[in-house]
Amino acid sequence: MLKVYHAPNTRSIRVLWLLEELGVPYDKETVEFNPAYLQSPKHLAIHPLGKVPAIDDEGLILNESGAIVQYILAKHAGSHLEPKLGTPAYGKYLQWLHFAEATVMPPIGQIVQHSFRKPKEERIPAVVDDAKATLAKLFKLLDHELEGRDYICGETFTAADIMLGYDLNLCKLIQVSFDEYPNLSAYFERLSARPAFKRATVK
Ligand SMILES: N[C@@H](CCC(=O)N[C@@H](CS)C(=O)NCC(=O)O)C(=O)O
Repeated sequence: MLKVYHAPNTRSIRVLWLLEELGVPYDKETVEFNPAYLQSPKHLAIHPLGKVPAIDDEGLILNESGAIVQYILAKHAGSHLEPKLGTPAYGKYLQWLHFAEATVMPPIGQIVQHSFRKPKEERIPAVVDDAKATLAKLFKLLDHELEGRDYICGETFTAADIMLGYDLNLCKLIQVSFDEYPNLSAYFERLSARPAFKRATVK
């Protein structure tokens, strides 16, 4: 059975959420989210950078949450969670799916590092300020995109919403507010009300 290496509040939520939406059974191995464990030979054999998520699918080990999402969807081709392959709608969908990790996560990561994870003496407040300014631009763009639509690709929930929904969930956890963006706030309310999201975010 597909095994997912998970740590609470991390990007492995994307993988669990997708599997829950698809109704695909999986084994969840919750790992200790600290350097000693993540950099142990046992975990480095699963993720060479000592991170999560990772999956083990009958001996195929994969990391990178977006790639894992695309791999699982490809194994369940024709799933209701992505537009038909090769269509213009599929192109837009891929754009948002990658936007979530490649464009939105870097400033969130900087805030996490410079507000919580680095030792106090290494934290740089200006990095946090810059990252918040970048995020404000991204929130504005997303808010505009979500005007008059329920999901980032239109009226249908897709895996791009799972990728982005994780970003917004992390913003909530680290108290980076997007309350002043009404479409984005309503979007997150919609996503976080899904039973599959709730199951994926149980610790
Ligand atoms: N781009 C990678 C990023 C993976 C990543 O940075 N994971 C974080 C948790 S969300 C992690 O394991 N950090 C531990 C560390 O860097 O020590 C992905 O999407 O899977």
